Amino acid sequence: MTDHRFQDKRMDKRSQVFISKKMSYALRHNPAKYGLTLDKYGYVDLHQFLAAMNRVHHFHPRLTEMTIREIMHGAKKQRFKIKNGQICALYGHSIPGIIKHPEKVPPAVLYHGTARRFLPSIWQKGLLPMGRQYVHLSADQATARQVGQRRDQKPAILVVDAAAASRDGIKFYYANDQVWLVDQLPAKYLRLLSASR
Ligand code: HQG
Repeated sequence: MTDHRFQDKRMDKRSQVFISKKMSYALRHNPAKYGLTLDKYGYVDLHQFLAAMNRVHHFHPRLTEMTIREIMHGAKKQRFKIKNGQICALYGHSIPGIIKHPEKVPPAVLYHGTARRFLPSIWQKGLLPMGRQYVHLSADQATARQVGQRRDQKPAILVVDAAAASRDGIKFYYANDQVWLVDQLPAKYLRLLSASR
């Protein structure tokens, strides 16, 4: 019986993913739909956020800070941050009005996982933010592979010479230990690690 009750209290993975996607949508792409305005760092008051999420999605049981913390704790990726009673998405924004991230000296090498079909354009134009505010880079190859696999079973992994780019004045922004951001990145700082393994 104890086991049963314990299971009932735990949210299933599908609900966690569902809520997490709605949170990403609100905090990265469309806060206005929720009547929310993000500050320049992407933060919004947590209570306002919870009220807005519950108003729009009618979550049962109601979404609470505890649930959000549970989702954040259980996720492989650190997508959100709660600080001083506020919440933000750490990366991924597409809203107009650029979100500021802390500028930081990057590790010497970063990675970018992408679809093989994008390579000709990337070699020509470099990495561009496309639909988002920034280009997203990964701290390690495994993460880059996972990112690329969203679009290609055998993704291309690009090695980014972050040391050289940084020396040349390109600014790097820190999102979390796995995700770094840049405004864009010329192809001369990129080389292919593997295209079709
Ligand atoms: C590609 C997920 C053609 C770029 C992930 C990428 C990440 C170009 C796509 C985060 C190009 C943009 C972001 C060019 C770049 N020509 N294609 N010149 N420059 N591209 O989704 O990095 O699970 O905006 O290679 O894990 O894939 O949502 O960026 O394939 O951390 O938390 O254009 O989103 O995190 O795609 O992914 P995206 P991304 P979450």
